[in-house]
Amino acid sequence: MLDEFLNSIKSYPDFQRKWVDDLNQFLKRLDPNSSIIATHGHCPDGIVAGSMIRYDSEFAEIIPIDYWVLNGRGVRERLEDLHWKGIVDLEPFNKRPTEYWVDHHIGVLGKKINSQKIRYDYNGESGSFQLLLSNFLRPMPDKIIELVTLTRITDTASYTFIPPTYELDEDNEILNTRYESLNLENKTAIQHKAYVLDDAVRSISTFEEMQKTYDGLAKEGFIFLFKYKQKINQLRIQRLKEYEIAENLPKADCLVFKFDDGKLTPYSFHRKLLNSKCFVSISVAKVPDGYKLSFRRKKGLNPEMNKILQLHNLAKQFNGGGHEAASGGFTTDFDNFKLEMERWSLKNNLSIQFCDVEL
Ligand SMILES: [Mn+2]
Repeated sequence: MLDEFLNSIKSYPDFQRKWVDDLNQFLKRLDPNSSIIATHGHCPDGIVAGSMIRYDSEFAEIIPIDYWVLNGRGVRERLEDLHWKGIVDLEPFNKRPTEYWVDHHIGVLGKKINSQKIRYDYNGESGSFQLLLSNFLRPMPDKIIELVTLTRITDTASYTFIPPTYELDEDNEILNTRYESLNLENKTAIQHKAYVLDDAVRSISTFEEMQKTYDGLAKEGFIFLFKYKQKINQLRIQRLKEYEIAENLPKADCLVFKFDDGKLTPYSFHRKLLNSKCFVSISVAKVPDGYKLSFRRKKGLNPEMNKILQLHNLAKQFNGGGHEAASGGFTTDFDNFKLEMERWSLKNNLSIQFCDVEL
């Protein structure tokens, strides 16, 4: 099914090829008459949506889809033809009508939607929050509502402090506080939990682990994430080293940092830079066939500044899209990207710096 794509990514890192290979096997074995539901792949929002879908139905076939896969050679042509029951936190890539479609990405605005039921709010927080509000699934228990509440922080990056570097343990009092309402009070504690979700999701590598995470979260809620404790702690040790590097970078309105994909965790690096070095932080991850770009804007800027910094429009120039404050793209030509970025910053009267980062 995805054989053409698999052939085209021979030079990709092992874990990515394994991911596509497993997905391919899964699709080949899939009963076309089962309830097939797509959710966003490696992101907390998509994974929590997956656990909601699992809670709703033991038999649903949940397919995590990442955009680098969907946009891969020949993939869309294969996936759009499936009989999707639902699509969540993803663009409406289906050809046949779905039962429901749920999303919150502004980049989708204006795209053709072919679905019986729709829940779309481009100002809305997280896809799983939209899924909860939609009532398309059966009522969710508190343990899942808590996870949804966390995605309202992870997905909008509305943290007030940068990703932590402390070691995780099950006895941590803050992490044992339960949030059984959609109320975001006690902001500090809930953010600590949101960071565990964020870090756990970054620790999932295989397709099988992803499926087990849907099951585990549906059954146990937040505490299931402690299964990833060791990996989360490794990630946090690495984060501490990355913060030291970030400290030594120059200040500018816009900072662009380039690195070999997999050698750095862009998400916390962005946060560290936006915290003390720049208004816009752009990561350029070198992959075998080009560069993955992600654009992040600082929180709490004045409205005029936000108007200038419409990052989804910037991302659109580089085969991408997303949100105003956070979006992603791709380019095969770094020099052209650099030139375009210099042009953009000059036009908007912003200073820009490019850095190579190596750990
Ligand atoms: Mn989302």
